[in-house]
Amino acid sequence: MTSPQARRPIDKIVVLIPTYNERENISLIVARLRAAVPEADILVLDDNSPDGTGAVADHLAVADARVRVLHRTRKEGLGAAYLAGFEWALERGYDVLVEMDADGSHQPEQLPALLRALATADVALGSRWVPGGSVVNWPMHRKALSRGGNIYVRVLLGMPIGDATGGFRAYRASALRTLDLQNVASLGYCFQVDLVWRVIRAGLQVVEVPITFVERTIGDSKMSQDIVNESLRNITLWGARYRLGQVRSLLHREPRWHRLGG
Ligand SMILES: Nc1nc2c(ncn2[C@@H]2O[C@H](COP(=O)(O)OP(=O)(O)O)[C@@H](O)[C@H]2O)c(=O)[nH]1
Ligand SMILES: [Mg+2]
Repeated sequence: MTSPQARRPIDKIVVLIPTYNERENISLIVARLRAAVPEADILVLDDNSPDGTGAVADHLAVADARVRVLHRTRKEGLGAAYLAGFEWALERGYDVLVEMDADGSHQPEQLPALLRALATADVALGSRWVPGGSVVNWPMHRKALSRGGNIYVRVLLGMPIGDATGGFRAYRASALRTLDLQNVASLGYCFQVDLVWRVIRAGLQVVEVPITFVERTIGDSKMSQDIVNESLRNITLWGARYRLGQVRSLLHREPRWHRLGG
């Protein structure tokens, strides 16, 4: 990682909000966000939600020029929706791209802290599993899944990150432009780990900012066994490749006694 240094001032911010069946939540979250960070634009990434979330978002966009909607044809997963949002925002010259859930779990009131952290970082991760971070109202099995998943990520990938699976983040556009986004294949929530892993390998500066994650009170979680399976499969594969690379470089290193001349 590079040493912390002052980055370019932030001019244009866009908050990307993926939605699938979040009709009631979307108006609430947009209102909170507009109050908490009035200078930010908002892009709703809707996967043609059967409950009509897209139409509700369209109404919000008519009422507020800072709100835009990207209508996608079908449910393709969180990662695919974010990749489309990144492309949209990078084409339009935003300086900072924020990821945030629609269901109120990520509190817009904590976004200013993430944005402040970008003064000395390329990426700010909202983090539940660092001192000061927490989760409210999650059942034991979700806590165990998140904590276990993060331990698995740390052991396999060796990343010094407390919460690599979270989805409340701020990226500098300059950082995203250095990543090979075309080759991101993770479709589900594994996308989040995929991106941190790319960010770390690119040597970008990452800061974790403690957040309080509050479980949704309206609507249903879209977490599924398929999503867990994709994460397990991908992280295991990346970890195996990474560890194999480490072993190879150890084996190919010239033995020390040779270099010393015997
Ligand atoms: N566009 C889109 N959004 C999704 C998809 N899956 C989940 N989301 C959104 O991603 C956010 C997090 O999903 P959620 O079900 O709350 O996950 P959880 O908090 O881990 O239980 C919410 O805003 C969802 O509406 C998807 O396939 N496409
Ligand atoms: Mg949620």
